[in-house]
This record gives sequence, structure tokens and C-alpha cells, in this order.
Amino acid sequence: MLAPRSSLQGPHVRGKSFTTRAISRLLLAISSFYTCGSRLTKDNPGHHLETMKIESVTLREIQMPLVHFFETSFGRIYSRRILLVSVEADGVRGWGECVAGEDPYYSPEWTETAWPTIKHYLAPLLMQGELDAGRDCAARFARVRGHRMSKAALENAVWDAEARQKQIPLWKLLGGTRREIACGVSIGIQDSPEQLLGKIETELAAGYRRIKIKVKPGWDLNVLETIRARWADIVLSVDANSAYTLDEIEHLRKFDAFNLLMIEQPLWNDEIYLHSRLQKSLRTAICLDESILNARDADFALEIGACKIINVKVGRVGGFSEAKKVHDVTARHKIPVWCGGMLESGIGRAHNIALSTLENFRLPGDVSASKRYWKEDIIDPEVEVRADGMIAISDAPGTGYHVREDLVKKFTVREETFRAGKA
Ligand code: OSB
Ligand code: MG
Repeated sequence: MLAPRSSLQGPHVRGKSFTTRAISRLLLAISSFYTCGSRLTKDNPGHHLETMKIESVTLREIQMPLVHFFETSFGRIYSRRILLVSVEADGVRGWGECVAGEDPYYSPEWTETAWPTIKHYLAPLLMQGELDAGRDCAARFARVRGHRMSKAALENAVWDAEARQKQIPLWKLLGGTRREIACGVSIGIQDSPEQLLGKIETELAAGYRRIKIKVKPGWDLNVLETIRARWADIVLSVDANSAYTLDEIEHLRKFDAFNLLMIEQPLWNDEIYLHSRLQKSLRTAICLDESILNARDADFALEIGACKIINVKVGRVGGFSEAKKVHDVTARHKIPVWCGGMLESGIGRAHNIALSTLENFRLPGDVSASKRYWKEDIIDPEVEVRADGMIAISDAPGTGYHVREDLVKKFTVREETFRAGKA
């Protein structure tokens, strides 16, 4: 649109017929609209600039032992099997992490479904022709139903590459504004309440701004009693990972006695409506995690009063573009969101940090320091949380964290590369 504008400004425009001049004016108006548009998006550069060609996708499985086991209402794990993807586009490399678990317990997707889904469907779709930007991936993948964590791994790698290509921070490309983000911790079910108290003590001393504990029948009210007896005022929440049913409503009402910031996903993972029934009889805010798979779900949940807070996990909703939409829906409903975690390596963690800079991420996320999970994380620097419980946001291009390919290589147990045109 710039070319017509400069020619319209030339002398040859004068002396043309009325109609030609009217058309010229119209073109001028349109072109200055676009010029103005570019100026308005200066903080969000790169819109309608260049395209990207994804030349190859590399899939790797890494295995990393956790520093401490992690137990939820669906089981305990000691180490992680993580799928990493990297994409090559016009000489830059972008990284993404698939947050699917080792088992199909948190979600139907798991490590072994993600690999062939990416290999046979998503990677070939991604390499078909050019892309404008990371935000175009969702439409590319639309024909494949579900498999959101696999889609997110690829889409986020493209956003990562796009930010590096444009030499701007990923958080800015996403539309973030925060220069530091607040951190909480998620503490799993332990062998004993004493062990749990010890963990909480450590995390409070480290400065974390919100403690979340995992609960299930038999490890809930008794544990909350013990915690509140010791720390009456800390910001505390619980996550049930769908461990209860509506028959336990009287039991769940007893959680109201503990001044909790929220109760996360108390009921079925695939239910929203029944949470609205529960929310009506609880004072404690319900936060939905597993139930929210996209922005429509969030809109529905908020419209019927199924929750007062939403946990956004970029993998669960299928990538950064859908996560942004969920964020925008919640802002419209004036309810806060926070960024959930999936025991990510540094690559997924860095992406969670970038997402958490969006305005409506108003509560501390499950975005905590690398050293809580790993003896050695695969990024440099590792994610560090300051003594005031905040993570400082880097101004460096991309995520601001460098992927340590030597360590990735050391932890890799299988690897495969797919190239454009060879699907
Ligand atoms: O429900 O938030 C959850 C970990 C795996 C699966 C589900 C959940 C979690 C966590 C851990 O709570 C959060 C973290 O990464 O620290
Ligand atoms: Mg949860």
C-alpha cells in the first residue's frame, strides 16, 4: 500500500478528472490508514511484514529425573519424559515443549500419542507453504481434532522462531506488558503431613507468594488444619485434579473454613456446568484447569458462574494464540487468570514466563525456579525467582533464555527430523 501513496503524492495526480481524483483520494485515505496501522503496532512489530518458511521440524524425547517426586490425585512420578520440538525457519531455530504427561491421566494426550501426531499430521501441515506468523498455526492445524498439547509444542516453537527472527522479546510479540511476574508453587502430596510442612517452610523462605497443595479424599481437610495451625495468614490454595464428585458437596463446603484463595478443579475434568452448581454453594472461589480447553469454554464457564478464576496452560488450550484468546475472554469478564505449570523443562518454563506478562495474569502462577525441578535445567540462565517471589523479565530477543543444546543432547533418548516436501 505504500507504493500507491507515494505516486499519489506526485504532480501527475493534478489535472486528472474528478472521478480519478476521487479514486485517488480514496486510495490515499486507505493507504494512510495502513501507514497509521503500522505506526500503531510499533509495540507489536512485525505484523504484516514478512513470511516464514518452516524448513524442518525436529522431534526429540528427553528424559530427566525430578529433584523430588511429584504426586497428584492421579499418581506419583519420579522423572519426566518430555518431547521437545525445534523448527528451522529462514536460518533461525525456535524451540517448543510438548507438555503431555507420561500417562493419559491429566489429559487424554500423553508422550506416546504426541510423537506420531506431530510426525504424521502436524509437522507436514506446518511445512506446507509459508506462514505469516506463529498466530497462523492454529488455522493450519484446525483439521486435526484435539491433540492440543502437540499443536502447542509446534505453534510455540514458531512464535519462538518469529521473535528471534524479528529480534524482539517473545513477551512483547505476545502483547505482554509486565516487567516482572509473581510466582507461586505447587506442592504435591507427600508421604506425611510433616514432610509437607517442611516443603512449605522451604518455599515460604524462598519468597514464593502463594502456596498451592494437591488434595484428594483423605489428604485434604486434615492437612489444611495442620497448615493453618502453623501459618494462619499465608496465601494458600488447593488443587484436586478432579478428585471429587458433587455427592461430596457437604465435604467440599468444609474447605470454606480455611480462607483459601481458590479450589482448583474439584470435579470432573470434562465438566463445566456442575462446577457452577458447586460454586453456588461455596464461598471459596473455584478455579478451572482441566475443564477449559479453549476460549469458548472459558466464556461459557464465566457466563454460567462455574468459576471465579481460570488457570491458563498454554499446552492445554493448544498454543499461544488460543491462550491469548482465553486471556482476553477472562479480561472481558473481569476475572483474573494465572499461568499453570506442567513440570516443564526450561523451554516450556520460559514460554510460560513470556505468557505471564499479559495484563490479566493477575495472580501468582505455578511458574517457579528451575532448581525446584531439575538438578540441571536445559536453559541458560536457569529460571531464578528473586527473594521477593518475582521473576524479572528479560529484554533480550526471543525468550531471553538460551537453549543448552549440549544438555538436550545428553538427555535425548530418541530424535527424528522431518523436512518440507518429504512428508
Ligand atoms: O493440575 O496444575 C496441575 C503438574 C502436572 C499436571 C497437572 C498439574 C501440575 C502441577 C504442577 O500442579 C505445576 C508445576 O509445574 O509446578
Ligand atoms: Mg491444576
